[in-house]
Amino acid sequence: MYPSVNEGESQSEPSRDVRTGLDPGNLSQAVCDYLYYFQGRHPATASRNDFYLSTAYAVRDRLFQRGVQSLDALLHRPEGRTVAYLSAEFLMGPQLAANLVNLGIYDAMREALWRMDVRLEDLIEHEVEPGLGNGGLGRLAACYLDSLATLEIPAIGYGIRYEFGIFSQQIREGWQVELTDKWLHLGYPWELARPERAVSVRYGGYTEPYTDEQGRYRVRWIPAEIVKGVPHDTPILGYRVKTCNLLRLWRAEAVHSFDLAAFNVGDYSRAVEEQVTTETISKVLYPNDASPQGKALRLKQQYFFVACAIEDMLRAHLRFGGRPETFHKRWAAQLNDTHPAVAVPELMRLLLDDHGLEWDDAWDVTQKTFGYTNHTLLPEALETWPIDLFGALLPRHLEIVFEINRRLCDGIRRVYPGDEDRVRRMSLVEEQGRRSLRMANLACVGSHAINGVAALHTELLKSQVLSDWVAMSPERFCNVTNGVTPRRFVLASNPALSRLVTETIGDHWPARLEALRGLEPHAEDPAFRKRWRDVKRENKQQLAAVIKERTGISVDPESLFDIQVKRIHEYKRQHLNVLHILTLYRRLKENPGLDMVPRTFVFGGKAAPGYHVAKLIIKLITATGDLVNDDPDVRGRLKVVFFPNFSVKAGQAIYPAADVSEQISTAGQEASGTGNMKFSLNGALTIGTLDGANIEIREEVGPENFFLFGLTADEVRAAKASGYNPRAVYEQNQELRAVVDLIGSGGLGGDPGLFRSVLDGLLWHDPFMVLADYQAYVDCQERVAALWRDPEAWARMSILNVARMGKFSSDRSIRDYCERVWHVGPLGAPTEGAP
Ligand code: BZD
Repeated sequence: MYPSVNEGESQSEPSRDVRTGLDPGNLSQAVCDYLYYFQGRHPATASRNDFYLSTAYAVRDRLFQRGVQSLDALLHRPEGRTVAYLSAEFLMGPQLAANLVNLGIYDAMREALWRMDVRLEDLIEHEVEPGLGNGGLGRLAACYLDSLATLEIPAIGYGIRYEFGIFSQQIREGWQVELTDKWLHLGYPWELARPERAVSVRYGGYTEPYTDEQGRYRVRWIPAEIVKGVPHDTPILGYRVKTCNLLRLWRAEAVHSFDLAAFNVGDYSRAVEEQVTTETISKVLYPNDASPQGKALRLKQQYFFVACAIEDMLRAHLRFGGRPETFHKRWAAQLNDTHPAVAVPELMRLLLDDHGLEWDDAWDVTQKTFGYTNHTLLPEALETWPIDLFGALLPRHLEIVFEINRRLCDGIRRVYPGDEDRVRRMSLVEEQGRRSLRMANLACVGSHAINGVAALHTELLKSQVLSDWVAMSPERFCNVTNGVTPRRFVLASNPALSRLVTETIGDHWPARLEALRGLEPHAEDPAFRKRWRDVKRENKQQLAAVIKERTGISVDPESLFDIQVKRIHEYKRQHLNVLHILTLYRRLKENPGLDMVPRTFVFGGKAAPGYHVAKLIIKLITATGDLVNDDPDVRGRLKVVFFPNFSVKAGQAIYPAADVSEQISTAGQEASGTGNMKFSLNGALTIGTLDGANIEIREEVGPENFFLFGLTADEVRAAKASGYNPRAVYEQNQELRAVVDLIGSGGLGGDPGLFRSVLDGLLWHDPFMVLADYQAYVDCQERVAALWRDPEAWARMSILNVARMGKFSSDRSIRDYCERVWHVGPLGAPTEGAP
């Protein structure tokens, strides 16, 4: 049985009608109708995919029914803002279970399908997720959509409907191989295309001045290329509420799909040329999560969805009687990193050129409209666009950016006369090397609010990367610590834990996560601890079965599951984890009788295809598995698994089964992390550095319930400033030396040169302080092992972790955004500070 917490609406409200009712009878009728009349199938011959699609359509009907009502309420309200979340990525994850949970009909649908001899779990397993994001940033956008709807805040997510999302990862002979992600190939039932709402997007060409009827100087843009943006809408229902918002993703289409003249003269390829080149814009997601690709197509993508979104927002505003001058009173637009920062000159362009506003008025509207969220401190990740490239694609925007910059620089000179160095640093234009636009500076100047994603990250932003901006306008900065949706990451993915929690503290916690505090006293109850451990064991057994199926590796559910899943990156230090595993391995080799806690190490995550060291780290992990897994001296005490193709769906199976969560980035590097929250919410104990949101997690759960190790961000800086020498650390640490030498001597896979670039990086540069933190990490892992030997103490800590994680619901994050950035309340009502 699924927790009764999901049964809200179906129990409290009688079924309305056959078409959209929520009881099992209505639902099985609806699924059957879709099978017959939409799929053209008889239930007896229908495939699993047929059933999946029909079930999804039946659910979608019920979502859009609520969506229509939400929109209607919006159109009739006299005032208030709608939030537009502008993001190049939305990593939505599978939709079926999450929608059933939010609708409150999980059990009803299960029963409905059971009557047709179909298992709901099989359909959920069958579902393919849209991987329209790289990692944390895209998944955060998806969690925020869930919370916005749950808090009944009118919102639209605007982004790109990539035909191919993040590549699908296979592991062949231990190496990552990338395959195209064909998420649409069996049909995507959750969206509705709206071709009638298409908008035009322009590129290239030139601008020319003219004088309007009032004798005013104006500029017009004569583009060289026009592309159509077609919106595809996915309904986003809140948890146990009627509010249903939208995710509106844009697909690029040719204005003329076919050149008949070319076709008629026999030039078939030219006849479809325009279509092919245009559709390239929304073809594929760029798979880099850190270093931006300065490719023209990427800029085309960014402008494409931003232009579509702003046009859509402005059109709605004007249609319902708004004036261009009051745009910001109806819309609060959030820039999810700098990827949509071109929205700033785009809104200016529309207000100036199309609606005839004066500069100061247009600028006031623009600044009041936008907020900017920064997600990274890595200098190489800050986006810039070469001026020549930007100007060729967006000539009018470049003029506007130059004018913004002229006024910005004048302003700086007024406040800091003679400080040309400051002007150079804050300028929107980087003059060194190939002249380029600094998108973070553009996002800052165009926004009334700027935030980081965890307390430390915001502090470092303020004191380092954006310190000049803080000096100019400190009131614009705030922190909003990230959060995750407990509906997906606990209720839908960990039913066993959800049932136990609901039985213990009632069913309010998914919408009011602070209520988890009610679990605290139960940490002292041995009977409760036993049930807690039973839940974890059940989840570990399930994961063990999945691991066996995906990798062929047998793992023992009784062993400690020590898990690191996230993008592969040197700053996240998967290789530090490997050094620890090899340390344990060597100890066992030297002393096969050693009394060691049996551990299963699970890794998962994708490496950017062009990031060679990250791909080599994957090989390092799999080679470690090959060495360790079948060694008779190890006798099953160490297992190393690389879980291929980590995704939202995979995460939902993995987080509930973890005992230890690895959050071991170099302090000062991980902006926040959100996997750290998902693990801890599912009862894993964290081993982590003082980085990103780890700091706040530790504060909440209590330092005694968190395994802390490693240098602090300040210590990292100080060590680097005083000439950190990783080679000396290596020379002085015997165990470390032995492990590094094992890798370097071909002990993993036989080829001594294979991992040369990883090892040379560590020994000669080690920018991420892997060797500096090695001993502290190994020591901390000893403390983990010691605690594992006391299952009662472990369970107590695990319970306290969950009980104290309430802060990390994305509902809290969204409330913070509402209060600190958007100034909106439920139904978009203005709150204090609203413009
Ligand atoms: O954003 C991540 C950070 O690294 C995490 O610390 C943080 O928790 C999350 C959410 O705030 N950043 C990304 O995921 N970034 C990207 O995926 C990305 C994608 C394209 C281009 C640049 C970065």
